[in-house]
Amino acid sequence: MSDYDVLIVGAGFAGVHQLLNLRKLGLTAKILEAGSALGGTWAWNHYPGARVDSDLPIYQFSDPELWSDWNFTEKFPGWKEIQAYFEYVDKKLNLTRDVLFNSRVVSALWDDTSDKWAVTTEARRVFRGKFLVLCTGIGSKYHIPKFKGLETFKGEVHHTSRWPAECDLAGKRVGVIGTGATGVQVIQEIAPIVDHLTVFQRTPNLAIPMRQQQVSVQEQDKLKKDLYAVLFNRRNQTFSGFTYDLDPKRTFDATPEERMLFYEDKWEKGGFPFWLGNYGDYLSNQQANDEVYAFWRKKVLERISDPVLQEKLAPSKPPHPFGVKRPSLEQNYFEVYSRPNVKLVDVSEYAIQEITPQGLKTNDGTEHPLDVLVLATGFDMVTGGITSIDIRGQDGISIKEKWTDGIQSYLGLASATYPNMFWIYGPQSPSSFSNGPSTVELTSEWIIDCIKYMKEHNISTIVPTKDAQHAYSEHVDQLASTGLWFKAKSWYTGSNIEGKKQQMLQFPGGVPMYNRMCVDAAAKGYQGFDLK
Ligand code: N01
Repeated sequence: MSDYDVLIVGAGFAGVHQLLNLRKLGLTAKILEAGSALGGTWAWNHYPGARVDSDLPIYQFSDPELWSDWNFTEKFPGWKEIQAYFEYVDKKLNLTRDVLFNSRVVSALWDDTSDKWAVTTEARRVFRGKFLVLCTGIGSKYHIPKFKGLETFKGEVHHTSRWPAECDLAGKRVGVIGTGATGVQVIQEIAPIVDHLTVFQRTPNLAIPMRQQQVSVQEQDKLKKDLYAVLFNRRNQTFSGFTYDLDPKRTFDATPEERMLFYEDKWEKGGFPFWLGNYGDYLSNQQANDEVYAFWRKKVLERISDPVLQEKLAPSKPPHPFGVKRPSLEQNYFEVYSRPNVKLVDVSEYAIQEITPQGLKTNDGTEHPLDVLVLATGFDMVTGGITSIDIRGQDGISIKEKWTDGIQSYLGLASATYPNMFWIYGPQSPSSFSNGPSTVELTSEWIIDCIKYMKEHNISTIVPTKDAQHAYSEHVDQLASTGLWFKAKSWYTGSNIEGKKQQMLQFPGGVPMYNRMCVDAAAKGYQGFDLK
């Protein structure tokens, strides 16, 4: 069969959540997945050190059926364990019978005569669906900057998200370009293994301690009994979908002593409380932000003895406000640079000139000899998964073309002229401003309810009005303009990709505000949408 009620693109958290809940409605659904396993980002990203930065237990499905007999071993699980979790979910609910793997979707065309989508895979297989749900995630399109001479390199080159199954780095001279979340994880993990590691850093990562912990089955069992349901509900009540929230107090309403104790407390907790549980004004008030940076810097300097390294890794002048570019969670990142086999090269001082057959040359003329080059250079984040599919709606114009001058959406889940099409955890939703599964489940449930409503009311199509889309997108931009986001170059605003329109790519008003807007629109008969 190739005709379905719902076609889903991508088999990560979002795609799986859709499938499970569409089945409950008695609808037919198929997931088309480019990769060969469930797990989305966790199926692709298995570079050394890859692990999640949301703490237990909230980075999993909230359905008790899927947590009552599953346990992780670490507070911040690694990729292997998350892959095993998806295998467990599959075994329990037999997901894969409705998934077509190794099937990259290349196009989706809306047909006004049948009110259906025709979705084509790379292998030219065509599927039809009444609804199309894009669960392509925020980081499915990897990015390799145009490095002169890259193709001439005689050693191995690996982008982190395409890490080979076998890759022995022992005894090798390895170079890593990029010190984002991925770079930090790889660098920490491989430094003790390789013969020599050269890190090419353009912007220091204002990383914060993870404080990883082993978590026993007994501890999890107790939490399951007492608190899991509360914690999963609490996710939807906080700005970032975690179980803690930004503090309602403003930075300078606290005394310096109170502030210091507050920062210490967040810092010692480890994880994101220092970022997402800090004073509520520091992401919009530069002076407040300077206080956070000063605290961060003091803590980091204590861990680095070399004054040159100190200035490179934790500069006296902040590279950008703290937290407006995603900070990584690190374990021993700052100590790594004191190892005799690790060298930091500051490519903001001397840029990468070219890749040579033997290594990498910076524009001070230095050649850095390498056997392996690791590209931790990120992704065409948030939009890339959607715009790499040729999606054409009522007017025949592709979404990629429509978004050339900036994305526009309604409620961060649908776009005018693309009927019966939704996305989850994508542009103008809270996406990575939130714990992943929190936003995924809220949006996915909203879509399920919408499809149910349409069936019950005999409605064939739903599409946002241009006016509603315009107003929503303006609202996102307006919320973003009150923050310090544009003082950093980062993927949050699209500035990591040359030529990409710079705008806030995510909903910056927090999960509760976002949820309220979605729920309100639905309660008002899907206000802002045309229903036919
Ligand atoms: O990508 P990034 P990432 N010359 O874009 C550098 C999620 N994630 O893969 O900062 C030299 O953050 C670039 O330098 P600069 C998470 O949401 C989660 O690390 O632009 N350098 C930067 O250092 C994360 O935020 C986890 O100056 C160049 C790096 O490459 C998102 O994925 C783990 C360059 C790219 O960093 C993306 O993270 C991993 C050039 N020409 C990822 N071009 C978890 O823990 C780029 N760079 C869950």
